[in-house]
Amino acid sequence: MADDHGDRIAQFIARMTTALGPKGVSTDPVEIEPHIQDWRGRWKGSTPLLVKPASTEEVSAAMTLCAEYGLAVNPQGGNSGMVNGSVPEGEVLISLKRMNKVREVDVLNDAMTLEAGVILTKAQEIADQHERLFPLSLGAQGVAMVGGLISTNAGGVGVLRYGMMRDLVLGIEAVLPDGRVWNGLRGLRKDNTGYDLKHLFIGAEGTLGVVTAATLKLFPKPAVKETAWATVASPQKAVELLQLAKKASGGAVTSFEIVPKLGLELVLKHIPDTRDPLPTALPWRVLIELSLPRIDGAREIMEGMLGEALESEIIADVAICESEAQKAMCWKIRENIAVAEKAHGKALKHDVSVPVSRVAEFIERGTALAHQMQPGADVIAFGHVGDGNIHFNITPPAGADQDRFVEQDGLPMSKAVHDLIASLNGSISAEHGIGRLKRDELAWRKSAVEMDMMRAVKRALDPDGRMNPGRVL
Ligand code: FAD
Ligand code: 2HG
Ligand code: ZN
Repeated sequence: MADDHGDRIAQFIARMTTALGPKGVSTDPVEIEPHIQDWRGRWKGSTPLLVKPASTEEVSAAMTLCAEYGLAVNPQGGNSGMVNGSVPEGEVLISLKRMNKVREVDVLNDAMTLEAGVILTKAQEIADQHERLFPLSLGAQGVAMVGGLISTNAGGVGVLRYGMMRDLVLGIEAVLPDGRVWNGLRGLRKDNTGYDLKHLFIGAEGTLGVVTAATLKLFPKPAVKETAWATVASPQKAVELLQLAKKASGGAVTSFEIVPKLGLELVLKHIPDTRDPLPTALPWRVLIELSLPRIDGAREIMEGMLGEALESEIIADVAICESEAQKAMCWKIRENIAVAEKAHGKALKHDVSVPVSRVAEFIERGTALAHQMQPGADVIAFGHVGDGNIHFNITPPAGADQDRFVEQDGLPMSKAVHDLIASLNGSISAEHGIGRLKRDELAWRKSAVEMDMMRAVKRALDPDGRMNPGRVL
């Protein structure tokens, strides 16, 4: 029996090699290694075969073969996902990394069509070369790929002004579990011809098919970005500052991120060449970015808003960035909190959202709850206040067994944090998705009706349940 299975897999690999050529497959453990563990080193998996198609036709051929052999499939982009969705557990691993072509840039339509393996920084560069902006921006942008960003409906630091990945996608091309290609690459802003199927694939985390290309929206490049780093006494003050900044800038706030003292300290400790832009004993900092269409008057808008904030004691102190280097330092600190936290150790991570009006209440009550349930634990609450999305991460008390904490001892605390989120009408996954990490919890937190609808969609597109089994549903 075992030999039969082994023979079948060997035959499958041989046929895949014939279909895609030697460059399109790998069983080399050294090459496979980085693909079968997650970014934070929490999960490790396995795969019988790494498949590396270079075109949609090759993805289709690979998926057709997987269907014929009844094999499960795990699509992978940059493998920077945070919810244990991109690490295979015995599935055939389809990496999109060789599908990295620019298919079209339609400047007059403010749109570009990229293959799924294009890395986010590359997508931003392509837009820039055409005097346009592709506004998605996040810490993993040097590795995360278009297909992964779409499949997780990624967020990041520009959502306040430009929306999530879902808001940036005009069209999608995807290969279905049976190998058929759906070409939905329409560059249209208006298209009411029935169900808008692209939205099923956005945020589906690879459970419905493989995204192979997408047509993405482009925006005008702002003439100037004004960046400031303010110190505030509490998250409530940060939310008040957000309201003031939105009003005073006429909606020009593109980023509004909160940084806690401990997050900053970890960055200064673990990330080379970083320094505190504005040393203070206060517990919170806010990074604000305004994007404006004209240089004239831009600084005055930022100064006027911050002057009012100082006067009304919303902020304690502020530094407006005077140079690109100063802006880069503020962003380096913000974008490295996750990296520094990783260097610090294991953490229970909660990627949660609440209405912006309740962010301060959540941080205050969540922190008290964590300290009460686990004395000595540290809370690192940071991120996208402007979207109501807080990364509420908890590290174990000094000396605790870190693995035991994240796998076992800390779980009642996680449940309590998510209960609090539910009571505030929030979400237990704001931008990272469900993966395997939150799959069981999703099933009991969502209503039966909502789960039924999701399962019906899954059955319709993937009747054999071979796409990313065990993730999301
Ligand atoms: P992967 O990790 O490879 O895959 C993610 C999921 O999508 C998996 O379920 C996978 O199976 C599926 N998938 C991948 N490609 C395809 C495809 N072509 N077709 C179908 N399914 C596919 N996320 C945010 O939203 N905001 C942030 O600010 C943010 N910051 C981060 C900072 C750091 C330092 C790190 C490490 C991660 C961060 N993330 C953030 C999480 C991560 O970068 C995003 O989830 C990103 O969208 C994942 O893209 P990827 O290409 O790495 O996808
Ligand atoms: C960020 O905003 C990322 O920096 C990572 O979404 C969040 O590590 C985290 O918890
Ligand atoms: Zn984030």
